[in-house]
Amino acid sequence: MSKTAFVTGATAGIGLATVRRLVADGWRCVATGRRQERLDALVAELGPDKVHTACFDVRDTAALDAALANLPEVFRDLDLLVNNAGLAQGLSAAQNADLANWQTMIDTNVTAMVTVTRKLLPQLIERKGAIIAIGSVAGNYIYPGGNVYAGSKAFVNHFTLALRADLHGTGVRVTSIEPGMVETEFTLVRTGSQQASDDLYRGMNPMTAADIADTIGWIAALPPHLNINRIELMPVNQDFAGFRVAREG
Ligand code: NDP
Ligand code: 8X3
Repeated sequence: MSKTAFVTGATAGIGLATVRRLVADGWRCVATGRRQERLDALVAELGPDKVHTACFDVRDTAALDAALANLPEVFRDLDLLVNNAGLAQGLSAAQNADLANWQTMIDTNVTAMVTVTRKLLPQLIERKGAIIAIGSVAGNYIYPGGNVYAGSKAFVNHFTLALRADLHGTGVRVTSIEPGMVETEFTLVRTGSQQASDDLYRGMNPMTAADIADTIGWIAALPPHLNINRIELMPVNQDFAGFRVAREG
């Protein structure tokens, strides 16, 4: 009997690749996101018996509730939550940043993520399921312009580890995946510029969405006694050396 995963942000990038990987591994998936046509394409690609879609803004709690209430019988018993939906907006220094961008990142990466988690926890506990969250190296290392995105991802990394403590003894497995640069629509969304995205990833062999999805698929398939607490991945050509010195004259 195949299991069912709930994947947020499955219209692009890591979430889309994750649905493809999990379905290839025999899972059913509930795929969510705001772009209906992309969700429709996923169903057309993988089949309605394998993928159920729910088109909503993850910040809209009423829409989330409706999506959960309307899950078809066969997709109702959730064994895995993949907390993936998220974004960065802007790379300005904090003193120049747009407050609306900050609010959007906090609402999406933090508030919506904990809301989805809280709502699915009773069922995941009942089914001894698993939670895999996509945090980021941006939550572990500092870079200029990271500010609220970095803070929101530090929250994801840390909240996910904190869940491990609260879920002690329940059999629920929890993993924080913390990737570096993955070429997806992430930088296009962050900057609004395809050129900026192409420039960032040019000549450095970034990770692919499939690299992260393969990691998720591997973790999801591990035996029930084994928990990967956290895993940090980077392309070989990215590293975390970042100290700078400002000289006064
Ligand atoms: P993409 O932009 O390719 O995909 C982001 C996904 O999140 C889309 O499916 C998008 O769906 C969804 N999403 C964003 N905002 C909302 C919202 N308000 N409501 C519903 N869905 C939303 O980026 P990635 O695949 O790269 O990003 C996925 C996750 O990985 C993010 O949490 C990101 O922070 C994290 N990450 C990415 C890295 C990278 O280098 N790319 C590295 C480390 C972490 P839609 O727009 O249709 O709503
Ligand atoms: C995004 C990873 O390295 O582009 O979360 O900031 S990085």
